[in-house]
Amino acid sequence: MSKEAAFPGGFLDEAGLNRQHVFDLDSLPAAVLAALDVQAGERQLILIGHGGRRLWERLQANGMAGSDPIDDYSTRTIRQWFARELPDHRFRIPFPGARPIGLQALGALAGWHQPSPLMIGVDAEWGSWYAYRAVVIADTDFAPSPRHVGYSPCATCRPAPCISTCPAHALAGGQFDLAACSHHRLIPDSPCAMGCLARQACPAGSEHRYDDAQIRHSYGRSLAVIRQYYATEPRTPERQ
Ligand code: B12
Repeated sequence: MSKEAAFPGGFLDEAGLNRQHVFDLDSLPAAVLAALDVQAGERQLILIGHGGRRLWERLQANGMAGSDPIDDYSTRTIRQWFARELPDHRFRIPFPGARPIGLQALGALAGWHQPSPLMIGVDAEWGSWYAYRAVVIADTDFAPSPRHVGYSPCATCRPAPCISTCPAHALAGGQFDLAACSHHRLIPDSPCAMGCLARQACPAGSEHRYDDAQIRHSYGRSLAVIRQYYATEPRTPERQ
């Protein structure tokens, strides 16, 4: 493969894995490489994300399966993509996986991540309605993707409806208060348990807002993590 080979992203786009960025491994900062355990012959990192609703639509059409249906679908789709488009190439998928990888840091290098009061990255096109689905390390030799030139929609958003909408006032102090957010999500009949009112108030990319079932699915998962955290740690949500 030469550097001129076009990146065959159409299959991924169609599957809802519609954000892709190719990095040469030797262009990445040492701190990022340290988490990747790069092996001889590996040349590139392909960051794969989803933006908007298509991933969930395709997942529904394929059937939800496994303990983490979105991760399972993403991994399965990437394996199919390599088999179909890049059969002569070696690859591995460190994320989803056991070892932590700083996905927002990679997103910042790709130009996808703009910081927001919510701590979820936003960008002008997708708003906060995107996430990182896979990190692939491969022996490919595509032209590296140019850094996406984005801007922060938060910079000019005044008054910021996310800050005033949050019933837990978790965004009010100029720094996201995860403890206040978590506490409010855990109270009985919390309006924040299965979705984030502040995120839904954000005007950026609102046409890409996930459908209600996807929001319930994802927030149900993070709520379970928060429940588990406070069930096993000797602390209260107010003081961590
Ligand atoms: C741990 C974690 C959580 C913890 C937060 C604990 C914490 N203090 O970070 C919990 C379980 C609460 C959580 C929840 C959610 N998370 Co989360 N989470 C992660 C995870 C696995 C690691 C983040 C981390 O600690 N990195 C280590 C530090 C050293 O890395 P860092 O880049 O320097 O730190 C960044 C993050 O920590 C972030 N951050 C700090 N505090 C908080 C708090 C929250 C709530 C979030 C979301 C991020 C965040 O900001 C830092 C600077 O960019 C990442 C995936 C990853 N591997 O990166 C996803 C990630 C940050 N989460 C994500 C999402 C979408 C969510 C949820 C909205 C999911 C959902 N639908 O419920 C919720 C947020 C709702 C809420 N308020 O509870 C996305 C954000 C996508 C984006 N557009 O940026 C990520 C990148 C996962 C992904 N696959 O895309 N999350």
